[in-house]
Amino acid sequence: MTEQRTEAEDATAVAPADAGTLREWLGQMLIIRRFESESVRLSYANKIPGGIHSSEGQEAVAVGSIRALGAADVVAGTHRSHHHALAKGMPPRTVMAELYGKATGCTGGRGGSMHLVDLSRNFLGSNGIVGAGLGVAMGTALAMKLQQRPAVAVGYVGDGGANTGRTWEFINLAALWKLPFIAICENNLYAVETHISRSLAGDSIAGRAAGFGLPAVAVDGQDIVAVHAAASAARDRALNGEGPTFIEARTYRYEGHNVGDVQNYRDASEVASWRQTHDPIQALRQRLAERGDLDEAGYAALRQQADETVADAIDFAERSPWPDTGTVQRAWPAAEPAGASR
Ligand SMILES: Cc1ncc(C[n+]2csc(CCOP(=O)(O)OP(=O)(O)O)c2C)c(N)n1
Ligand SMILES: [Mg+2]
Repeated sequence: MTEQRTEAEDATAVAPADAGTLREWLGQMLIIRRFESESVRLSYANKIPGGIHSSEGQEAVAVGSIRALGAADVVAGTHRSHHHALAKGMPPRTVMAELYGKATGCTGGRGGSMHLVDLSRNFLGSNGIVGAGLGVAMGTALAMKLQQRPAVAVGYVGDGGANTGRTWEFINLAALWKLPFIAICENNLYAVETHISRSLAGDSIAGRAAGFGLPAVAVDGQDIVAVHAAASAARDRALNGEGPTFIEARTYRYEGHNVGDVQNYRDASEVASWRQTHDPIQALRQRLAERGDLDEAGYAALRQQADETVADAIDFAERSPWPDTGTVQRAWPAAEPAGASR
C-alpha cells in the first residue's frame, strides 16, 4: 500500500497540542497498554473467561480520535474495543470487572469483553458482530440529525469489516443523508489470520470509501497527533452540517487475533519491527522529549501511574462478587404458553 500524506497530517505541523494535553494522552495510552497486557495475562491464567481481543498497538487510534470528541458525542465500537471504552472514559475498574464476569462490571458481569457499554458516557458498546458498530453509530447520527442535537457519532470498523457489505450500506446512507457521522477504520493489516494483501481489492480502504462521495482520508494510526487532527476536522465538518467523514487509520495489533491465537500466519520479526519502529506510545514519548516536555523521570511517573491504575482495577475485579444467579431470567426452553398442555 502506498502511504498518502493527508491534509490532516499536514495540519498537525501547524497546530500542535500543548504539552499538558499530550502528556495526558500518553498517560491514557499507557493505561490502555497495561490494561491489555494484563488482560491477556489474566485470560491465560483463567481469571477472565471467554475470549478477548487485545488492542495493544492500536492505542493512538482510540485516544487520538476520542480526545477530539465532546462528552455528548457518541462512540460505538467493535469486538476489539477495550481501548475505545477506556478512552471514552469508562473506569478501568468496571471494564476489568466486566471481563472477569463480576457483578460490578458495566453490564453486571453478563456481557464480557464484547459487550462493554456505558450509556452515561455515550459509549454505545463493543460488539461481536463485525461491522455492526458502524451501523449503531450511523443510526445514532440519524437520530442526532432529526433531533437537531449538536453532537456527532463515531463508529469503528476493522479492515476485515471493510470487506463486509453492511459497512458500505451505512457509509452510503450516511453520505446521502449528510449525517453527523465519523467512520474510523482501524486497518491493523489482519482479519483473524488473513493479511489485507489477500483480501482487499483496490488501492486502499480510504480510496474505496471515497467512491461514496464523502471525504476519505488515510492517516498514520501510530501518530496520535495525526489521528486527533483528522478526527477534529471530521467533527468540525459534521457539526457544521457538512456530513460524514471516513478515516482509515493505519495501525497494527501486537497480540494475536484473540487470546490463544498461535499466530503462524505472520513472522515474530514483523511484530517486533512494528513494536520497535512504529510504536504509538514511544512516538509520542519521543515527540514530547524532543520538545523538552518529558524527561525520563516524567515518563517513569506516567508508567507507574498507569500500572497502579490497572492493578487497582484488577484488585477491584478480584474482590467483587459474582452475579446473583437467582436473577437470571429463564429464556430457554421457553415457558409453556397458557393452555398449551390441554
Ligand atoms: C458478521 C461476522 N462475521 C464474522 C465474524 C467472525 N470474526 C470475528 S473478528 C473477525 C475479523 C475481523 O477483522 P477486522 O475487521 O480486521 O478487525 P480486527 O480483528 O483486526 O480488529 C471475524 C471474521 C463475526 N464476529 N461477525
Ligand atoms: Mg483487522
